[in-house]
Amino acid sequence: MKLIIAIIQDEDATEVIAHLNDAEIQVTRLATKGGFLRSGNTTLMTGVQDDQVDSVLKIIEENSKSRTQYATLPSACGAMHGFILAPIEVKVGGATVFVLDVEQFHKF
Ligand code: 2BA
Repeated sequence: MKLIIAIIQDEDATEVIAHLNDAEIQVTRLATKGGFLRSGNTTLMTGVQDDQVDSVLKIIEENSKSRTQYATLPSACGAMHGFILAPIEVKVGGATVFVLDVEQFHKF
């Protein structure tokens, strides 16, 4: 069994989850925040059998878009008193995905 953790953009979450549900794959949605942009994103957790991993990855890949966002650097990195910081362009996504081995799985 594997645990798939996927960080996607909020805008894609509804579509990704709908497709996972259509494929009868259970998923937990967490409201998360990226450490760099400090804006909201969505983390999905899904526990699946080994032979389901490829189809889950395909659903995530097909429904997660890459987008350009603009951000000013966080103050700890770039604030210089008296200077106006220009927004930087950052390409975000589609999805950042981790696939982990599951040692045990219980439902009580
Ligand atoms: P954030 O940390 O808010 O990062 C948003 C985007 O900013 C990243 O997009 C990347 O293009 C850029 N970025 C991140 N850190 C950077 C840095 N130190 N210098 C320059 N640019 C940087 P993605 O790579 O698509 O990542 C989207 C979100 O996925 C991230 O949001 C974070 O929440 C998560 N993520 C990405 N890689 C991760 C990893 N190795 N471990 C844990 N979470 C990760």
